[in-house]
Amino acid sequence: MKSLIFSILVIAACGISCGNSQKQSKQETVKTTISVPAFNGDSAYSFVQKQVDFGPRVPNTKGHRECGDYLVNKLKSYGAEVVTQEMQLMRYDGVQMNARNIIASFDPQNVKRVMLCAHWDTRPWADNDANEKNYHTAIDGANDGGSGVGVLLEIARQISMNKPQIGIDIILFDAEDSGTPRFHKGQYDEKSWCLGSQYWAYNPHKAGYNARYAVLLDMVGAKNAVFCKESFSVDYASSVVKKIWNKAGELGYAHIFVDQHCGYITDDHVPVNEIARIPCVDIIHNDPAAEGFGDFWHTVNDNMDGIDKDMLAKVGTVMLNVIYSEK
Ligand code: AHN
Ligand code: ZN
Repeated sequence: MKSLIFSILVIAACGISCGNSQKQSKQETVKTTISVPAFNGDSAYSFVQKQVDFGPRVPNTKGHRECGDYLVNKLKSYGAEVVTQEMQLMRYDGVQMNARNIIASFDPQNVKRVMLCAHWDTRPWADNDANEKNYHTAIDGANDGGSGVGVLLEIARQISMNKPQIGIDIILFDAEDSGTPRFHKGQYDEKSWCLGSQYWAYNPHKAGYNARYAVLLDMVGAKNAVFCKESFSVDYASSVVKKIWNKAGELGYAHIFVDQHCGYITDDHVPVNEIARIPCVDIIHNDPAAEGFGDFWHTVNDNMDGIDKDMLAKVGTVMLNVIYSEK
């Protein structure tokens, strides 16, 4: 267990009695210890497994509905105030998707807040697969969808046992990953991604909702994950990028949270930054020295075999250190 120890040394000096034969000196130490809880990688892994066991979380399917119910109940069981936003959102091809954003608030009265988010839906297509025959197969989304939520559920479990000094909102966005597939012959629509977060940004769950900052976790569970400093995050939330990457460095994870800038990525943090105007950082698997998003990305190989509980634990540990240092 890592802990931040703030020691306030109160020394009541000897004052006027100095020089006196019965010199009196009083020394009192007042200690305020803010412990950072230990993130449990096994627990986070089991939360990813649980989601994958529902099957692909594609809007309008049974697996999606059941997993959504599971997430709501799990977050409630950790003492959060949970609200949902049920929406009908139009997919790139005109299909109406029944979607649901899930918002879990801890310590809802606290005006000091940090928002943590991830998408919980999964891609209906493996359109980046090496085998064309798999293009129309829905992916497990163990990493793309499952991992961010798994880390956030473990953070929720930790908060239920040990409150930080700020309020936390965990927002699970739906319908992030139904954007125009590569096999589509017609027009590519950039706005077809991140539909749940766009909806939330235009219609926040509480009027005038605000937070100091937000952090998005996306594809944080692969064995050799590398997170570079994504450009929207740097443009809109540079101090938060610094805070997170510095913390990761202190914890010995500078090889994972690399000090390298990379390109602009369309993800749920864009509406949070540009529409809701809350500075939001995207921690997303994007290795400048390799395949970018990783070879599992939008393929049928994005399954539990690619999930590394130690990576989940490292990302979770960084995030716990970040939120427990807020006061
Ligand atoms: C695009 O490729 C447009 N966006 C990446 C965001 C994403 C997709 N994250 C997970 N799946
Ligand atoms: Zn995706």
